[in-house]
Parts: sequence; structure tokens; C-alpha cells
Amino acid sequence: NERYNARESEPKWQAKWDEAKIFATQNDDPRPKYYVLEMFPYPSGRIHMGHVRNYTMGDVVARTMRARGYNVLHPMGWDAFGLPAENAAIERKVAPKAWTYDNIAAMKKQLQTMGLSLDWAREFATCDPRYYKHQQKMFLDFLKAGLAERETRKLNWDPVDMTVLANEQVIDGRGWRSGAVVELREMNQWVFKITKYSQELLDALGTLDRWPDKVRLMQRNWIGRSEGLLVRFALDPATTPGGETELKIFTTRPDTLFGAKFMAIAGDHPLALAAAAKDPKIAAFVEDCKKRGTAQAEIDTAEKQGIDTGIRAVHPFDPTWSIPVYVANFVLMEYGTGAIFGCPAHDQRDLDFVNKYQLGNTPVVCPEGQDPASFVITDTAYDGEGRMINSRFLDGMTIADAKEEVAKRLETAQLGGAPVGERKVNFRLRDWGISRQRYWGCPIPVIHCEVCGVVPVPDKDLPVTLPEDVSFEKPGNALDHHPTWKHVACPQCGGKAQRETDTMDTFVDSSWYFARFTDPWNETAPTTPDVVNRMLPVDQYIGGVEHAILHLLYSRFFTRAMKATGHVALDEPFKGMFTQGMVVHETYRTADGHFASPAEISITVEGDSRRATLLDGGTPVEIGPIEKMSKSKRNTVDPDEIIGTYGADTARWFMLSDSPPDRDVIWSEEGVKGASRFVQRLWRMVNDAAEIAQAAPASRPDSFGPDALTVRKAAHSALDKVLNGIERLAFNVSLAHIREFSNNLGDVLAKSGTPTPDMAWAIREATVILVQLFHPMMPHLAEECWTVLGQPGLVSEAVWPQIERDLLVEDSITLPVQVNGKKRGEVTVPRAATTAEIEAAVLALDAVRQALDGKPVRKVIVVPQRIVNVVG
Ligand code: ANZ
Ligand code: ZN
Repeated sequence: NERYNARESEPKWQAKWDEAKIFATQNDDPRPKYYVLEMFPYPSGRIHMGHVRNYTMGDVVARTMRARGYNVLHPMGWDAFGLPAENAAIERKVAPKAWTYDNIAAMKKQLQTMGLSLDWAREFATCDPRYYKHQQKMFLDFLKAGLAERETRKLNWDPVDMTVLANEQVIDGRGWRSGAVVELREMNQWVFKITKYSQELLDALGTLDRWPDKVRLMQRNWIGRSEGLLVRFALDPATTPGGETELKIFTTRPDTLFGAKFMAIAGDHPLALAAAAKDPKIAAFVEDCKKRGTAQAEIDTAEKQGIDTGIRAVHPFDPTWSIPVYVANFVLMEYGTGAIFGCPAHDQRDLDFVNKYQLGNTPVVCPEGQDPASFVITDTAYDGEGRMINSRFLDGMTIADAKEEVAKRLETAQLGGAPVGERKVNFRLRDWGISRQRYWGCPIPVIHCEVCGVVPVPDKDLPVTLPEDVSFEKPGNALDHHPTWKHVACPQCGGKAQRETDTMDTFVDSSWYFARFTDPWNETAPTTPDVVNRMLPVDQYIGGVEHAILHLLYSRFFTRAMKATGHVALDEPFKGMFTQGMVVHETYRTADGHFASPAEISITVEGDSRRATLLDGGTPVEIGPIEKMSKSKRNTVDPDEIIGTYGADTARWFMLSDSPPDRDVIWSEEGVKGASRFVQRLWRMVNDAAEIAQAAPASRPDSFGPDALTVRKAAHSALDKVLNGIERLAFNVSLAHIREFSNNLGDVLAKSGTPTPDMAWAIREATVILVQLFHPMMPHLAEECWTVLGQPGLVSEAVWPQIERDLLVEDSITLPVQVNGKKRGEVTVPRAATTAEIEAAVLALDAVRQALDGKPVRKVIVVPQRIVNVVG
């Protein structure tokens, strides 16, 4: 037989699937639905190996579930808004829309060569007004429902690019593109009220049992619930700038109150501003605090700094105890009350702070087993468990009891006619700021009127579309610079008004696309209730762990907000979530220190050692560490080239074969070649088997001889194990079982000669099963094999083979054997063996005879199915 030619075969089958429209999903299909979704791509221009891995996994699930009789929904689209399109416009003078759609066309073509079982009829791009029109409608619904609001917020402002930056875009206090020092600016922006759902989003994590634990943990930490106490400290009015009398703080450690050494307030706390107004040194420090991003990582790593305001607070349990109040750069106005008391012995930030300003520390929690007298804190704060010390009435208590005691006492204590303490649950989660001062995004559909204020764009005027005649000459928001677009008449009073020129964060676009896929044809509403509620939730969502927090959390919020506004009837959009690992590759460095790309080098393997040389000239190249594929390290491989050389099936197989799917996979030329050889081997085997299969009886023989039975058992056991692996998304395990089974079958074929009819029948059955098992991973090869085997129709449409459970029962059993209580060996007996037969087999064992060393056997105890004990 000839070699399998992927280059001819793959396009042929893709065209056949297309013609037969076998992956088009009908919403009214009566079978149970199964929704498989991979995170849709940003149209950057080309697909990369990460996409290949992601979509291959999704495709395996989709094809398997389709074969198993589900109405599978497996759509694809484009996350098409975002900054790179504007950058291209600035740098290359191409319109963002043209750039985006060109990229989509190029990437779609690439995806189509992968042989994915996608329903392309549902494809859309989020930059299409037919999509974002509905997003605008939902924005207005959210506005009405109080789920969208305007809020004044401090944001990272890049004065050169004239735009707000996300925290991740501020690097060492500077804008990532412009390099300009970022300012904190108070700005009016639109937020979605995700904090209304803080508790619910947290609680519901408990129901997501098909999500990775680490993703749930990341979400939990991001939501950041903490139980604590609000405490009002009295201030000495003689020391305050405007005669203020109290300072309210939030603490999660009220137990440590007797270890307090200072109070600290945020640079923009009203008290700090009042103090700054009176003292230029404080004013200078407050100014300084503004000159940094809002990113938590930055705050955590920055040196702790502060300035004494001269203000003095009074300890809530001791009127004679005066505590200095500092302005400190590590206290945020946005969290709690923007003020804290500092207990340096038990909080590292506070300890760093007091060590710098020589305020001292007093430990108040002593670890169990430590002598309190010798327990000293110097550079490392103690945040573990223990008993209270140096804390008057709290001494000897556990932390939990001390917290409770302090809470109780402060709840009843009075200050100015109100309780001093109040229990409070705080969340770290902030409302979701969605305003972006950018052109290439979904316009926020409101109009600002001097008379009427914020006026929603009337439904009949939706969508508010982006103008296409924009210029990117000036920095900043091209929408804002447009000569006419924003000038409109107020829909309410008809007076002069202006459109909102902010557009939505692109995370909004990706927060509901999965719902839109269920009925992308609905022109009048974002969703069609009976369809969306039947097709959602997504049963299996697959994507990168980099989206584990924001995208998933926003989608969970958005689904709840859509429920509140009548667009869906469920809370959780993703029933199963899977985060795939990265695709990594060796790096190569030439003698002059440059990176060489895998395409430029050749590898020779000699025994255990591998050498790399430049293809051009043959000079040796150093093989460097394995790293995430990236342009800068030049260690990327191009899916197009791989598919062109080896075929999509080989690429898909190798992608799944080597590593557990949640781990990184090392892409290597040798690995791909191995996969390619396996493809040829399967092809030869199936052709060999096909000759035997032709001679097999059409109907199932009444009985099978032992050899035929062995073949059948191997096939059904593979069926069981491969499916089990796919169901657990342990694709590498499934692939290993397919390999093992094919090796097995290969041996049988090599030895079969002219098989008996029952054997021929068993071989045909096994080969058909084999092809069906590898079809989800290598669909083109499988179709070709299916034809060779003379099977009707397409394997992509074939029903998953039925497992015959009775073939799975192991017919022998292995029992451990002990002699006088010590394990000496094992015995393998037929499952149906009697006690007498087992005894005989055990006593015949060499190991048992040796252990007995000539002594007579006093007793043999057989614990059925478990163990055999020989007493000598
Ligand atoms: C005293 C104390 C003693 C604290 C101690 C901790 C340890 P979580 O768990 O994240 O909620 N804090 C409160 N508001 C803050 C703000 N706006 N900026 C910076 N820090 C703030 O953290 C709560 C703890 O973080 C609070 O408990 C407070 O310090 C600090 F041994 O109060 B603690
Ligand atoms: Zn008006």
C-alpha cells in the first residue's frame, strides 16, 4: 500500500464535511445538548500553537460527544475589538476595521486547515454592529436596573498617550507604551456593579465542581472576602487640623489592638488632605503618593513610607494611651475606610514601617510552646496562631476568642453617642470600570445634555455605530477628535448635546459571546429565551489560565446581570472549565548571542546527546532552556508550516500525546516526526486489516475461539479506557491507550495468516473500533481508513461503538501470598477458582516452599478475592 498523503486527504475531507453540513447544529434538535467552547481568539493576524492546542482539545470533546449522540454546539467567532487594531492604524496607517477583518480572513483560513468540527454558520466578530447593537441594548438595561452607574474614580492616566491605563499597563510607574510617568487622576467613568454580587459570586464557586480548584481559589482571592471590625478611634481635637474628633478604621485583627503602635491614613484620606492644607511637608508627601499606579503589586513592593501628621488618636481601651497618626503610602483610600491601626509585631508591612520610623513593637500573640518572656520580634512579623500576651483582659485567649471579646466590648462601648465598634464584611472586589478612551470598542450608548444630564440613546437609534472616517494623527481618543460624530441633539429636549465618546472595555464583548452563539441570528434581541436557556450553560469551556480571573468572573457577573434584565434564566455560564497548559519549545543561541529559530536549525541525536547546527553553514548552535513560545526568543513554530509539512492530524496528535493537557507541552521536531510515523503505521495496519475484514462473515459468529476472544477483549477494553480518558480530559492517557491497542492489533495482524471466520470478524470489529477511537484526534486519517474498511458514510457521523461490558471482566485474579504474616509472593488463579484450587496453587509456589524451609504447613487461610495466608 501507498503512504498516507495528508496533503491530499485533509482538504478533501474538509470539503466533504462542509458540503454535508454535518457540524451545523440545529437548535430544535431533540437530542440532549452538549455545548463545547474554546475561548475565542483575538484576530491578531495568525494563529499560534497555543490556539492549535486549545482548539484540538475542544474538537476531541466535540467529536466524541457528537458520536455519543449529543446535539453538540461547537461555535467559533472573533474577539475583535481592542488596542492592537488602533496601534496598527497609527503605525501602518490601515483602518482598524480593515486590519481586523483581514486578520479574521487569514486566521479563519488557517483554522479551516485544522479540520475542526465547528459550526461556522454561527460565526461573528464582536466589532460587528449586529453584535454590539445588542451589547448596547443590554448596557441600557443594566443602567435602568442600577447595574451600570457613573462613578468618580482615581485612574492611571498616561499624559502622553492621553489615555487611562489598566494596572497591568503601568510598569514602574510609567506608561507601557509612552514611558511617561503615570498620574492618578480623578475621572468620571462607567462601572458595572459587580460588587452587588460579591457574596453570591463567592458562594457559587462552591457549586462549580467541574472547575479546576486553582481557578476557583484565584477567584476567591480576587473577590477577597474578609470579616473584620470597623473601629472609631477618638482623636485629640487639639492636634487635628480642623478640630476633627474621630478616625474610623477597618481591621481584620481586632485581637491585636494592644499591639498598636501607630495609625495610618491614605494620602487622599480627608484627614490627610486637611493636614496637607496646613503643612507643606505633608502636602509634598501627599503629592508624592499620587505619583504611582494603583496596581497592588507595585504597592506591595514599594518601600513603606509615611509622615507624621502630628495628629494623635486615643486607644479605645485606654484613654491615657495616645497613638500617632501617619499618612502612609501603603494605605489605600479604596479599601475599607482608607485608615488603619498598625500592629507591627503581627503584620509585615507595619513592621517594616515601624522599623523605618523607630516606633517599636510589642508582640501580643505568642506561639504555643514559646516562652512569652523571650518572644521578641525584630524583622519578621508573626502572623500565626497562638495565645494572647501583653493584652490585659485578653491575655491567655486564642486569637479567635480575643477577636470575639474585642468585638463584643467595642460594640457596646460608646463614642459620641454611637457604638465604637461595628462588625463588617469587606470585599476586595471593586466595581468593574468599563470606560476606555479608545476608538476601537463598543460605543457606550448615552448622550450628555447640559440640561437633561445623561440621556440613554433611544432603542430605535441603536446601534450607535463607530464612524469609519477617523484620523489617528493626534494622540488620544479618535472618537473624541472626530469633527462631527459626537455632536447630536438631545433625545429628550432636542438641545445641543454630545455623545459619550468612551467605549467599552473589550472584556464586556467577551462576557456574553457564549450566549449569543446560541442564536446569533436574532436581530431584535441579544438572546432568544427558549433557545439560550436550553443551550446554556457551556458544558465544557477550555482556555488559557491567564483568563482564570477577570474574563471568567466578568462572564459570571454578566450572566447574572443578564438574568436580572431578562435575557437569560441562569446564573452560571460555564458548567465545566478547563485551563490548558502552554506550548513551550527549546531556545537556540548562536555564537554571537542571537536567538535562532527552530526553522533555521537542524538537530542531530546521538544516543542521549543532541546537537544543533545552523542549516545555513552548519555552525554549531547552543541549545538553550525550554521556554514559552515567543517572538522575542524566536522559539515559535508556525502552525501553517507544521500542517503543510506533516498534516493537521499529525499536529493534533502530537499536541495531545505528550503531556497532561493542563501542563506545558514541549513542542519538538522529533516529537512531530514520531507522531507522523504513527500516522503511517496506522494507515498500513488498517489497510492490512481491511483485506482480512473483507473475508470476514457479515453476521456475528455465534461463538469465538480464545484468540478471537482476546482480540475482542483488547478492543473493548481500549474503548472503555479511551472514553474514560476523554471524559476526564486526560487526553494523553487516552492516546497512550490507543497506541497500546494499535500495537496489540498490529501484532495480531502480523501473526494472523489466514484467519478463521471468527478471528476475521473480531479483527474487523477491532479495527473499526480503533478508527473510531482515534477519529476525534485525527479525523482526516480516520475518514480515509473508514472508507478503506468499507464502512458506510462518514466516521465523523458514525455512532460511538457500544461497549460490551462482559468482555471487560478480568477472568483471572492475582492475590498476594503471605507466609507467617510476611509477604512472599503472588498467585494468579482463575477468578472462578475454588478454595482448594487456590491452596494447591499457593503451595506449589517456589517462594512459599523456600519460606517454609521444610517446615510442615499447619494451615492455609484463603480470604476470597483478597489474600492468602500460609501458616507454617
Ligand atoms: C490591624 C492589623 C493587625 C491588621 C495585624 C492586620 C494584621 P484584608 O484581610 O485584606 O481585608 N487594611 C485595612 N484597610 C486598609 C487599606 N485601606 N489599605 C491598606 N491596608 C488596609 O486586610 C485587612 C487588614 O489590612 C486590616 O487589618 C488592616 O490592617 C489592613 F496584625 O488592622 B489590619
Ligand atoms: Zn436635554
